[in-house]
Amino acid sequence: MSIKSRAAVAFGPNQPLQIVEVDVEPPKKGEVLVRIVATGVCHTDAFTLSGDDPEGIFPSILGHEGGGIVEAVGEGVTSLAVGDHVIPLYTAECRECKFCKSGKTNLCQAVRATQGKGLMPDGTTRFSYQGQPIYHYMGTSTFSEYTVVPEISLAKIDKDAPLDKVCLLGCGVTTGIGAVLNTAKVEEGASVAIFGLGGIGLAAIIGAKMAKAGRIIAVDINPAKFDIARKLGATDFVNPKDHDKPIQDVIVDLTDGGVDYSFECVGNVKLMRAALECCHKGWGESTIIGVAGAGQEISTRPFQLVTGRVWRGSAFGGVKGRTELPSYVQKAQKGEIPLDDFITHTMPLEDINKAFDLMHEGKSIRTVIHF
Ligand code: NAD
Ligand code: DAO
Ligand code: ZN
Ligand code: ZN
Repeated sequence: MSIKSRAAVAFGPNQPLQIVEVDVEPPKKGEVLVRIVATGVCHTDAFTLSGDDPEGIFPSILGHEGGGIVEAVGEGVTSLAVGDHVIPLYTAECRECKFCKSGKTNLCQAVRATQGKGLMPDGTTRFSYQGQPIYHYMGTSTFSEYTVVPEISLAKIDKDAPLDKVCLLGCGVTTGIGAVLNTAKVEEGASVAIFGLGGIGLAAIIGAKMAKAGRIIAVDINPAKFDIARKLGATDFVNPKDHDKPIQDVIVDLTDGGVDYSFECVGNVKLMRAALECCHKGWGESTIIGVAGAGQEISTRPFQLVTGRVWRGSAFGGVKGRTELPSYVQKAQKGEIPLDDFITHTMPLEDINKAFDLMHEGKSIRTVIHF
């Protein structure tokens, strides 16, 4: 029997989300019904809603930064039980596919094909509204009171952890920290430049602090972000709008030839180039985290790479969710990841469109939605 669930539905690109009561079917084999307690709103939700996401499907239930409690399990589910606290994962971890077994990537492909089509692994959706299908999003759809998620896309976490805070570990905070520690592997004393001080960039600053980086240069066109960046550990602040010359030249001058590591946390292809080109000749490494619009391409002179700079990318901070996310939750519990600093706003699901407005206006880091 299906159940009713309040949900914020994206009926079409560039339209406000509509709060409606959707029908949610029970979990099938290998699936889990989760009651979402809280969810963050990430720039990627806004990106998909804008229509720029080539994988964006409508009508759908967005949201991928949630925390919840297992309400029911489908046939064959063994790793989770009713009452377990979980964080849904947009990057599954099956532990069996070629990718999981490689030891080289967190990009499990077990449910990738159907997830990209807004469907559960059996090729159908669990959501409907007035008899019409509503599609899943990133395998998580956390903007719904109840969602159905594959077992392999759920990290079981400590029941003592506050879901309305650790939900942020479902995307932004883990992505930023993981990109620094797992992808770039920043070393003690290294110089780091972080482009974009939203949830991702600020988390990258925390990662850089954890790695005991030396200089941490925070770059943003919104100077209102510099205070929080300083609090989290940034040592230098650069607003590209204050300079006439290219921002990569400003950073190269500041750092005697360039930084050891840079991170693009915006999704702007011109900034990705600047982030690469502000890296030190011979060894500087730049990690792309931001997601650019459909069809956009990056460019640089190949000589930048010939002369030793490295360009790489990171998804969910290279973190294997089921195995590694519980330890991020424990770090947050111990105060090593200051989640409170990210939560600038909280509001009920009914106000979720305000969370998007605040993000677009540059007034929020993260809004946490409660149900
Ligand atoms: P956000 O909108 O909260 O923050 C973006 C920040 O970039 C803002 O502070 C803004 O002022 C700044 N900015 C914009 N243009 C700039 C420019 N030209 N120069 C310097 N700063 C500029 O976004 P967020 O939630 O932190 O997400 C950042 C990016 O990361 C997005 O593209 C998102 O889709 C992507 N993302 C990637 C992953 C991944 O796994 N790779 C995960 C989550 C989010
Ligand atoms: O396995 O092909 C794949 C894609 C995995 C998804 C990686 C998504 C990372 C960037 C999207 C932003 C997440 C909020
Ligand atoms: Zn996200
Ligand atoms: Zn796998």
